[in-house]
Amino acid sequence: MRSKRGPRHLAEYNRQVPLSGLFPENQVSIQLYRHTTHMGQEQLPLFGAPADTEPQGLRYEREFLDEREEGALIKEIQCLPLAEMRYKSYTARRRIVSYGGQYDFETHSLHSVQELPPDFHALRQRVAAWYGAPPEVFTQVLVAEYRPGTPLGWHRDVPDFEDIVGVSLAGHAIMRFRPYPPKSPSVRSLVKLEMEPRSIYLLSGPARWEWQHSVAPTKSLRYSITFRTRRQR
Ligand SMILES: O=C(O)CCC(=O)C(=O)O
Repeated sequence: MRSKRGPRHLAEYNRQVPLSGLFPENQVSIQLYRHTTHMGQEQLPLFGAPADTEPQGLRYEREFLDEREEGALIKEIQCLPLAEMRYKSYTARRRIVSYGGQYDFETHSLHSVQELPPDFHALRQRVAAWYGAPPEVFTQVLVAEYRPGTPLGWHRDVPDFEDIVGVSLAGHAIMRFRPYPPKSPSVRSLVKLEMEPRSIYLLSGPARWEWQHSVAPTKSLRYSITFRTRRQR
């Protein structure tokens, strides 16, 4: 049962000083992260956070890529046929290209599409090692471009997929989380994650299924590459 102030550990976050004024008062922010190096090392998901920090199943790591790797990926992305994403009658500002599978929001079905270009195979391999599974588990890869001011609305990813791993490039962005379904209209449980360029995150378990997420309008150009595993039914 949540108190009016929200769960204990969220209240603890409220006492932290927001980074650069990005987080309005009364909202909950996760701003500091354990700085770990690449795969194979033990990681705690969030710096200084209690083990029961919500959303559980969220893992985040800074500096997953170095600047040279980031620059090379951005050059590759800029050659891709990015196009505005379509959701039924709505066309989003985000421009994307899908590999392996593309979800059709008209027919509510997942279609096979072109395979991931070889230039991204090394990244998929690295992401898979970080995630702890072979690269083939990522049956879908989505490359997305957020021009300045581009938001991504509240959602949970379609149920055809299970886990989501995202790599951020170029600009910073804020990912917001809120419980789904909402616990109560009077409780503002909003968690914010600042996604730095070159960082990586994982949404699994409760973070994937019991929370919705969204991306606040980006202040500068940002790219993300998200890798999805197929849901086993
Ligand atoms: O850009 C991101 O990192 C978030 C991507 C996302 O939530 C999605 O594609 O559903």
